[in-house]
Amino acid sequence: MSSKPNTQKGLYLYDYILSGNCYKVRLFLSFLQLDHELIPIDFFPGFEHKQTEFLELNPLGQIPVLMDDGFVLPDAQAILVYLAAKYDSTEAWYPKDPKLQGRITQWLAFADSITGSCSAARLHDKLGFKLNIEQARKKGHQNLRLLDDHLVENKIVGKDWLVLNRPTIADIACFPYVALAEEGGISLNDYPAARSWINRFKKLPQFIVMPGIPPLHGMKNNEGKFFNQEGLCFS
Ligand SMILES: N[C@@H](CCC(=O)N[C@@H](CS)C(=O)NCC(=O)O)C(=O)O
Repeated sequence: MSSKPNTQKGLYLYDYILSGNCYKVRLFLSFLQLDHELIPIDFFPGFEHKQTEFLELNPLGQIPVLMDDGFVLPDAQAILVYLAAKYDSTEAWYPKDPKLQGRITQWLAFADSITGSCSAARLHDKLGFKLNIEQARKKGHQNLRLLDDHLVENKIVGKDWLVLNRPTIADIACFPYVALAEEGGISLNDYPAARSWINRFKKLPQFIVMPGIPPLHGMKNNEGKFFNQEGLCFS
């Protein structure tokens, strides 16, 4: 690997810029304002994640992998839980409440289903991966329907996010491949609640972008409130 850390100290993320699973970790590191170093992995066309040196870190041959003072942890969802438990003293992102943790974990598992559908379709369209594209898009639409319906139901009871009226790691886990769905030929036209949720994300302090997930297009008024093209205010 190009830049393996030569010290055990510090926080490192084995990363690929176009990966939504890596991006969800980069995003959370930014929200938590944690100093870290990115170690770029040549996912494509190099397939560095399938080479011996990387397989020693994650035998599944998948990115992202986090290294924290020598503690190695693969899997984006596991990493979100770990970072929240270790570094979020406010407990805002992963509250210490059994029911809430159960709910959040439900969405963390669902995020892997989004990876298996929306992300798979994107890998097919963007990088030419061979897979059943119709099946990936169909499953992607099923996942988006479920997520959009859930956001609509939550809105009725005053919640703007998947679990609470503030974002948790459940939202971070699901966000990237929903926001990138159209890169896999999965239109977001039928999912207005998901589109609003994406816009809400883009207004969070310390939000960062990735290729395919641009900043919110809108205008701020004198009070710093956002307006979109329909003139709706997102405060
Ligand atoms: N459950 C894992 C899935 C990670 C994953 O699928 N990563 C992709 C890149 S975004 C990968 O490494 N794919 C290679 C493979 O599955 O062989 C996570 O959430 O981190």
